[in-house]
Amino acid sequence: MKPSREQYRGCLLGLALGDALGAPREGGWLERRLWRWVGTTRQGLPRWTDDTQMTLDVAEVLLREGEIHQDRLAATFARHYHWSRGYGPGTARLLRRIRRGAAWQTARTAQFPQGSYGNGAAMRVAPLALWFHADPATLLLQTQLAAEVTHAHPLALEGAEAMALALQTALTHSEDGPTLGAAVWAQLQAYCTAPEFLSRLALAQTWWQGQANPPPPWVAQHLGHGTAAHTSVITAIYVALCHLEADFLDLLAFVAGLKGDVDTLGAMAGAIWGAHRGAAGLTEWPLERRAEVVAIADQLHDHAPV
Ligand code: R7I
Ligand code: MG
Ligand code: MG
Ligand code: MG
Repeated sequence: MKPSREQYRGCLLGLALGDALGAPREGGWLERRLWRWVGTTRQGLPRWTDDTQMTLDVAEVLLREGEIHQDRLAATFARHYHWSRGYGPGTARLLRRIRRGAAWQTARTAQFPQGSYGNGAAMRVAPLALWFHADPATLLLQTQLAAEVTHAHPLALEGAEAMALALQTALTHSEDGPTLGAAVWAQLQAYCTAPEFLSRLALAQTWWQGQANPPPPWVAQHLGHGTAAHTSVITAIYVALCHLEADFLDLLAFVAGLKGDVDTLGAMAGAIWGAHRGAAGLTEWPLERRAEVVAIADQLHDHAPV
């Protein structure tokens, strides 16, 4: 079934709000002080970070090309890069290199020889799931193409693929939370191959099935709360699945309690939450350029193939 317009809006708004509202809760005192300075717009609205910016970049390329065109994607990332949005250090350096004329194929391994295993590829897959929701095989291929422009490491690719599948399932299964959760776990168990993902998947699924509901610090310690794909993607999926029937505020509070990479955990969990629940529970929150995010969601909805 084609996901509703409300689900498209919910997915992108959940992502942007999880990012913008999570960012001020992140890091030590120095980061928090810096974010107090750059984290709100002149109108006093919460400002999003690289997570949302790169998501909108992926959407821009899909709307223009109909599929991932890697050179265009690299150029779009580089054009919209700004230091104040808190990009990961490897990605920041890579995008500055591309701006100076380097090819993404060589620049992406300058910082990390095998390519980055950061969660920067997973955090931006939502538009791909919205665009290719009807065709999981194409979704996975396009996810790889979009990821490898900046993240060549197999763990980063697997994290992006896992997020894409979780989002696709949340968009297309209209069942209740428990049924949707079971479908997501089954799909990830069948798809993931790296031990870094499989061990965390097994633990998260056990907690979820037994309704163990461990507190955020325990979840952070055992599933991870870092900026690596394998220490954040399963965590975010688990948190989203535990909060499908809860208020968005409860999800945000749980994510803040994880500490660590709060903006990205919030962005990934928020995207899944919104893909399932729609935008209705997200209207009260202030956000930078909210109307623009909604307009992009609507364009993805109106022009997605099938
Ligand atoms: O993946 P990336 O774009 O980062 C996204 C994160 C999100 O939390 C954003 O909100 C933003 O804050 O940053 O950026 P990268 O710098 O490529 O990867 C993120 C981190 O993963 C790096 O800073 C490293 O700590 C780690 N990392 C690696 N460490 C060692 N060896 C990634 N790849 C490697 C590696 O190969
Ligand atoms: Mg960020
Ligand atoms: Mg960060
Ligand atoms: Mg982050």
